[in-house]
Amino acid sequence: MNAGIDSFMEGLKARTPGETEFHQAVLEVVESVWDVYDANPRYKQAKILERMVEPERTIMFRVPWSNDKGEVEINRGYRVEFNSALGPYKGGLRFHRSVTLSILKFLGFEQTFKNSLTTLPMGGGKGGSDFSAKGRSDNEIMRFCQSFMTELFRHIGPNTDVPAGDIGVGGREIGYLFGQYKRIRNEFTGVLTGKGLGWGGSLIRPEATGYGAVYFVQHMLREMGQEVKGKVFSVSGFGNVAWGAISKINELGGKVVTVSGPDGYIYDPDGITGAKVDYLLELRESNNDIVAPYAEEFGVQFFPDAKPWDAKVDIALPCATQNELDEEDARKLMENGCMLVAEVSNMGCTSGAVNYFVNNKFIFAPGKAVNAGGVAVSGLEMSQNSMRYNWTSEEVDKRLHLIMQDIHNTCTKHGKSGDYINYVKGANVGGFVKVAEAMLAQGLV
Ligand code: 2IT
Repeated sequence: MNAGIDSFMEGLKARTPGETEFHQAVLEVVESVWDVYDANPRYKQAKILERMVEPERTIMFRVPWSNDKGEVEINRGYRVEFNSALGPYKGGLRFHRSVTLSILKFLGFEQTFKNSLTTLPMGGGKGGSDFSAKGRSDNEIMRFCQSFMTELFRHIGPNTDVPAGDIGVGGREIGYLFGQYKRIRNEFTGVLTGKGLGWGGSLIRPEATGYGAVYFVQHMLREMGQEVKGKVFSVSGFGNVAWGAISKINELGGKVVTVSGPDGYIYDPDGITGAKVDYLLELRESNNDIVAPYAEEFGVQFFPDAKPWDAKVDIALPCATQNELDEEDARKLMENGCMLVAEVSNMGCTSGAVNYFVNNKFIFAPGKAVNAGGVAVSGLEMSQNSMRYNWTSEEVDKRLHLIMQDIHNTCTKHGKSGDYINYVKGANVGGFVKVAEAMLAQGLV
């Protein structure tokens, strides 16, 4: 390791004790951009990196609500407004019991570079709560969302901060949140993205993260003289992102043999197609957060408490959550002949796994490039809301395609050395430079 990076990280850790996920996300970026930073006295003098790791504003608040039994429950709400150099803060809300400030800071930090890569005018932010929908009724979810927005509304706005969904926040939650915002402000604006199609949402937004990821994988494969057709994929998770990716892989003639949940993974050698893909949506809507019922429904194998990285595949797509694929999994995948891993979840791979891939010159791309299609179509939803007009799905899909191609070009431009493309370096440097230049131009703010 490099002494400059060491001392930078020591300083960060002293100021943010215990925020391990945040430290992990920062270290990955700092290692990638250090040469660029070192070689650029303008950045160093303005302490650009030191400023970037400090959120512009962090809001934490109480969310009191009452459950169906009439009991009072209290959750914690957050919004981390990380960086507004390129546009209004933009990024999802995560509702999950595992949510902490460290998790939202890592996500908001990543989001800043991801949004920069999309080429659209969006800053970075993230928020959420330790509330979990598991076992909750629809009415409880609505009351929670209303209470959450009753505080959040004063901090956001279509030109200030535009939240969206993430884990645990889908169309239903966005509806309740939007309704409460509109009621308090008496304004119908594009303050949230991921809205319903009839009331300001964009076509292709639900599919965008998964579709965009597969478009990105297409470009990666093209570099290797390969295509999606005929390839076998493992996918983790079974939510909206996995669903979108699986739909697009099927359309392009690939085959997906796994999905997973916190309870284990299912292996379906015939491929997850047709009604089985729709069944994933049903599973998600049941609020149980388990994937085992798929195995019973379609008579396939279920591996309890295991991860899908044991399966022999050509391509692996982590689509669930952070740190779901570690160094041991990375080694197993490579030993089993896997040719490519693309992170669709945010920071889906541990640092050990990422280093293992890059050190072995294995083709690996990080979440902030691969999954940027989701927030990109959120950006297109903002554009449509501003115009008070809706594009067709062909129009949105075409723009999504172009954006993913652009991100791939940026990764190649900054990450190619010899015949290896280091997508981690490419994405981090590409995302960083644009934010750094904007911060410099805007002075000491
Ligand atoms: O991680 C992500 O990029 C998202 N959850 C989507 C954020 C957004 O604003 O659409």
